[in-house]
Amino acid sequence: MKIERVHVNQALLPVVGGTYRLSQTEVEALDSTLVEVVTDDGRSGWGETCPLGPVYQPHHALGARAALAQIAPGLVGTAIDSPRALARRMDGLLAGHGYAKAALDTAVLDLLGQQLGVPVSTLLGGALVDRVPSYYSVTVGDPDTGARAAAEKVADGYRRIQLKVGGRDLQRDVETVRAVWDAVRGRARLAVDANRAMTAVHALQFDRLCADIPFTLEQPCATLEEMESLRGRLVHPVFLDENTEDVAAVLRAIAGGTADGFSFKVTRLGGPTRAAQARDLCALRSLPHTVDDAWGGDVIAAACVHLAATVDPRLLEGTWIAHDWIEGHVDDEHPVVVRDGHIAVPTAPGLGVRPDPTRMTRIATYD
Ligand code: 0XW
Ligand code: MG
Repeated sequence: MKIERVHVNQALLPVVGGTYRLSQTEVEALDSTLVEVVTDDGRSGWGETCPLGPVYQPHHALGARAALAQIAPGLVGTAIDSPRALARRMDGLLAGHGYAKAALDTAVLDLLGQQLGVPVSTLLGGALVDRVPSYYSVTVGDPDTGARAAAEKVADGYRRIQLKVGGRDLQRDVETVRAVWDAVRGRARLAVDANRAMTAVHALQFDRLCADIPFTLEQPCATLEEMESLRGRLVHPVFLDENTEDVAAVLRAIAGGTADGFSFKVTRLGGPTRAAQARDLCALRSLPHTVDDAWGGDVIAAACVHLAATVDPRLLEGTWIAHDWIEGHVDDEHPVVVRDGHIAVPTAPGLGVRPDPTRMTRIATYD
């Protein structure tokens, strides 16, 4: 099976409800990049990468497409034997830019799955479950609105709520955490995510002011060094998200005891193949983690769910997909959706999602 051409497509994903608000950024529409890798035997494999705007992490949509323009011409005519061979070839064409390579890694897994007649979860080590838990993310807002949203979502079946905090008066965040916890206590677990907005001092104060509430504290500070400075000083378990820029950063954090768990983004780690390495490192130390992405449609969602299904269920915190925040699907027959707080693992060969190219705009073809 040889790569004959690579199409790069764009889909604009408006946020349902208008705005998705985090501590340091808010977004109204996300610019997603979908790649279709076409082979000489007539198959199509799909991948997607969708940064959460340009400042959530050092990724942006135009950067992803520039990286793909650099890589894709060098893949035309290449035989696709394995994701590892693809990774080697891509690294020979462009250093870094794992979040763009992630789309091609996903597309090649989709192709290999179709060729072998197995779902992508099998290629990633084998599914242990037929559905994975999801979680709901409550955006930065006032205590009543946050509590109402959290209670509604727990009634819908979610068993984990992530509350966004940060970028404002600490006391307001403390009030919101209390209100949300009162609304879900005993029915759901709570994660509190500051998305890098706190100083180490704020994180220490916030931790003490909420010492009686059992949540995990996600990425309070910006840098790994600041996070390391908190080690042993917090009541709450700490999760790293944005700092896990690649698998090497995950290894460093585990070895240094910097985190009690992780909120992984599959594209940030370089795609499902590399994210599976992070999964295995966590398993060696029984560290819990999510398998998410920052945003995206059915293709990213399917990639996350296939990988999440291979994680020891004891360690899987959940899989966040943008389902609640976007309208419409690229595949009406096999949409990836949250039902009763869970997402079914696709069983068809490959990703199990067949995107309709008319749902997106073609930006470039490399052949
Ligand atoms: C909740 N998420 C998975 C969705 C948004 O992209 C932010 C992200 C996070 O945990 O930071
Ligand atoms: Mg996070």
